[in-house]
Amino acid sequence: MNGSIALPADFSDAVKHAAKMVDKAEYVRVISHYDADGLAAASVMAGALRRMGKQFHLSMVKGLDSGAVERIAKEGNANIIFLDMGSGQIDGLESLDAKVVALDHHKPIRKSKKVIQVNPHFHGMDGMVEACGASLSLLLSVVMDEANWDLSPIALAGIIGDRQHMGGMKGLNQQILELAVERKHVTVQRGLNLTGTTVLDTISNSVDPYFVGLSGREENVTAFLESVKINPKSPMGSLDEVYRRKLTSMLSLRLMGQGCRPETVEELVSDVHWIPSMALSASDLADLLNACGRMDHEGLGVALSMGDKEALEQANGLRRQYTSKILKRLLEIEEDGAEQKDHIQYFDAPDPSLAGAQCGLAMQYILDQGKPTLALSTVDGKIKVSSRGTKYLVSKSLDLSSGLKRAAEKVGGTGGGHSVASGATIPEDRREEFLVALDEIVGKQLG
Ligand SMILES: [Mn+2]
Repeated sequence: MNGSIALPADFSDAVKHAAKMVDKAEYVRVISHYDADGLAAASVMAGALRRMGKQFHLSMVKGLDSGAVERIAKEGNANIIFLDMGSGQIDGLESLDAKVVALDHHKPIRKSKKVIQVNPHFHGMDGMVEACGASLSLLLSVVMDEANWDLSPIALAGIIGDRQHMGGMKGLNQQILELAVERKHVTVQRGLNLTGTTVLDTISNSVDPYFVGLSGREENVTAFLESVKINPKSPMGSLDEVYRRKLTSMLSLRLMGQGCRPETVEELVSDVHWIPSMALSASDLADLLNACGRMDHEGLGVALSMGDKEALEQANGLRRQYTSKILKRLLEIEEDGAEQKDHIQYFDAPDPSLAGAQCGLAMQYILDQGKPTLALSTVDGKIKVSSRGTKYLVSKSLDLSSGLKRAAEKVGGTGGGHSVASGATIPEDRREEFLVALDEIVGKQLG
């Protein structure tokens, strides 16, 4: 007899309530977020609804502003499920003339009598680390039908895509992992946290981690591998234990040499969640979903999660394109460095859809670990700012959320987010003023 998910009574009541709505519905409208977690949540729900023989229509959106809510309202659906979003737009959801379920892990505004909210924050769980959109989608699915445990690997990809696995799975996520392993849908091994075909391809296309001097430089990788007597063309999976260890320690040394934080170097060897039915790891699936979302091919992400082989091939192609776009700018930053103020560093990111990723990777692997990093993208007379710090800097009182908010408001913009990662939008002509203000704020925080 397999175990099942244990939840506080009021949490499990909310899930049962949602399950009842789906059970009675003939047709379900599903709206989810376009990031890796949202795509995983949508794929899990699609699998569960298909198994129940329900008709459904799935759409992925970038956000849920009033315009999006109005468009949904016009469709006249009787039953709507929001995934990975909704708790922040509770007024909008209540305005819909439909039975509405919102499975969300973002901080809710308030409880609702009309909308069924399944949100860990209402039940003493931290939605930023213990549960994500995909884990809530799986939770509802397995409450509807135990057979839906076969969708658990997709949920794990969502958890990893939302970076909730960092430092070990917790809360609902951990329960899902344990029960998925028990049911043999996933196996866990410690291993080198790199994916790719050949060793050469894996290292030269690696952006996370980004190896200074190797990533994006095939000739250097070939020379590096030959120096440690590894055939560049050997498949990643075929390396025996001795060479795998050798490669791991050489790569760890390189990361230390480029000034990475110890916790970043440790990530190189981590738990690999292998999905036997798909012959790839959950972190691989998370990367593929992320690339599909960022490259505007959300449907492909869902198709590949559902086991479509052709979709997997196409998604791999998209991931290569996405990675090479990210790599291109990182290589330039490696060569030219970033612009400096006393307490922050920054660079231009021409493509705003890549700015957040480039900013985070440049911070973690290339630039000064002592200063938070900003990526600036100019779009229609405005500058979109992405910023990233490190956990270490946050432990030293860095708070980019309040920093960006205050500096942006000073120049007539808006900003906010998390202490370690935050964003802002400011008028183009007040860039310098913003940077000076933020530099001063960050200096005070870290002082
Ligand atoms: Mn999410």
